[in-house]
Amino acid sequence: MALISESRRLRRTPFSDGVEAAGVKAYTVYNRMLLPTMFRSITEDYKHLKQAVQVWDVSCERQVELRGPDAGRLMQMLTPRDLRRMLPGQCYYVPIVDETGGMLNDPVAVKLAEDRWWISIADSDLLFWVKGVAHGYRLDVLVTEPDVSPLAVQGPHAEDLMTRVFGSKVRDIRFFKFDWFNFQGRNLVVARSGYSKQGGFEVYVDGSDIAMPLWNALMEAGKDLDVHAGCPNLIERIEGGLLSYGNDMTEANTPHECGLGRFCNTNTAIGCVGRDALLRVAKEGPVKQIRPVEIHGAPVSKCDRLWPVMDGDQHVGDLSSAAWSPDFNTNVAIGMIRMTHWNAGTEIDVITPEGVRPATVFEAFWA
Ligand code: THG
Repeated sequence: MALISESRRLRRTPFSDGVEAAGVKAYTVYNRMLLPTMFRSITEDYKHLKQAVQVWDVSCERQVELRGPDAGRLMQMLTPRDLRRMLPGQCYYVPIVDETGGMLNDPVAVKLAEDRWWISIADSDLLFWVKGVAHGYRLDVLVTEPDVSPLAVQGPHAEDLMTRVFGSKVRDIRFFKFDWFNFQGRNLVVARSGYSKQGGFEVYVDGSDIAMPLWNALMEAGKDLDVHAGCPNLIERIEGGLLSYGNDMTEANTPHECGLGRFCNTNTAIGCVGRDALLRVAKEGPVKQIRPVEIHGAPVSKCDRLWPVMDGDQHVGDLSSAAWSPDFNTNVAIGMIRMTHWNAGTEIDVITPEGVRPATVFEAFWA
């Protein structure tokens, strides 16, 4: 592919100078912002992520801030996950659905206070939908995109590195919880979360001016831990079954089709705008669903479009993400597979750009 031209519409991040100094080799565009996808190679990045610690510029996970007396009510209107027992200090992975039950985003909701939330969004213009709902229902809430840029620290040595910069209290943060930590006089949200299965943290860097100071502090403190700039890794996230909005699912899919039924409590999520639609589809059950798929044979090429899944001349699904896994010595993939073929062990054929490949529906994601 040719290069992509830079302009005001394609936003740099407060860490871009550090990312470039670290030798970023490829970017994607996410929420109209740069997101690194490769530093050394996808495979080298993968191996390093699993054995050391990386610092990721995930600024593109923009925040939609809800502030005001109706913030909690608005948040519940957006998602079928029941938020009534959620406390400040907690993060929830929440499907966001429209009035048809279609997935608009799959963000992490961060409850800062009863009247203040961040929605840490995947790649879709959720701000417009949230502003529309708030305005349409005349809610007493401000909806903005603040100058907050997440920085993820991921990998087996993430806790050691974070302790050196933020103190040993980071060890007490439990999964999908957060606490407030001082960095150069600023109070920052630090959560135990992140888009990998290797463990780690996300710092919600509030104020672009402290972004490079924090980046540099982490790089300096982690020298002997072999810290390196990294990014969400294609192979690792497929192994772990972490879904990519816009790739693995879109507005055309319900949370149940995405395998996100465990994050829906549609019966009790009173106020969710997609509730009636979802109650209907949940009763019937989905007729297609996300599945892990193993593609046999040599490493596959990049998956930049849907790859049809066939049983003879019958189209029974599509793969949306695929990569060669060095650790499992096979191609790992994510697909949306019709009910007739979604049982583990089902043999299927995948039409890749390089030809038809035998594949098997897998029992569970690899990691
Ligand atoms: N962190 C933050 N914001 C984000 C992402 C993130 N915004 C964009 C994107 N990632 C949103 N999508 C996901 C997908 C999966 C997870 C988080 C965000 C995730 N899932 C875990 C899992 O499936 O194993 C745990 C979910 C749970 O048990 O609650 O972490 O990564 N800030």
